[in-house]
Amino acid sequence: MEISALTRSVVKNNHAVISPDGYINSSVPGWTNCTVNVIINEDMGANLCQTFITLKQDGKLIGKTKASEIFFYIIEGECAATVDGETKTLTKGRFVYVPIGKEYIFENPAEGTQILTFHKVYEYLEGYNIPSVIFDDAANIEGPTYLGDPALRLQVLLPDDHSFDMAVNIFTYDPGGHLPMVETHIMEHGLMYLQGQGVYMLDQQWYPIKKGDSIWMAPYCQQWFTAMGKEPAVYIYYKNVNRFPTIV
Ligand code: UGY
Ligand code: MN
Repeated sequence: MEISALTRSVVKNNHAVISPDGYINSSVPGWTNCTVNVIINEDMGANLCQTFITLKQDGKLIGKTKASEIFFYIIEGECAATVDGETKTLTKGRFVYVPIGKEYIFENPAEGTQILTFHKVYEYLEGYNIPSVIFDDAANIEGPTYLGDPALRLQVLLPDDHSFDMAVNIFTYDPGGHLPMVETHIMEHGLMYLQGQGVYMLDQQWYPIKKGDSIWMAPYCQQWFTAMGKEPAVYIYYKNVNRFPTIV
């Protein structure tokens, strides 16, 4: 018997696991005829925002980035996206990086189109230009093995260039594949599972995780994952990168 008083979701000081069973919709100005779930934001103690949007047939996202850049990734479905005057059709696995100060419109979606967003306040770097708009498709991006382990593949979706202060990667683990060590690092993560299942260790606590779940990991939250089941486990994740580690 299912009981509504139970959930796999947890929210702690340095990490959170958010499963869809606890979603409550937000209303976001300019984003209409859609449901929006704000999964991670600064009220949690995070330095990023992660949202999950489900569009109705007449759904539209209209806005202009201000201090924050936004990465939009199509999890399911299809829509048209116009950013800084350029229009493309986005289907599952396609994405667009919207730098600061650019207008965007997402419209004409297939009913039920799902979009994941990562937002970060952009940090300028002297001597570097603000990045341009990027439209691309994860299917076009190679996934070399990670640290020499053929059970692990990493796709890096944004250019590896110091004008960017955020990375978005897709990590694929074959069943039984696992991170080669417990990671302990300054970078923060937000992520969502696109496929499969496994067990995540966060701050020495163990969580069963599956497709549709999201995780927030604060800087220095210790992390390790192993994939289970019959299909690869796949997650898309955010990471802050390429900036000086201290203001001192
Ligand atoms: O890029 C990373 O830090 C990545 N290996 N971390 C993670 O998947 N938890
Ligand atoms: Mn990590």
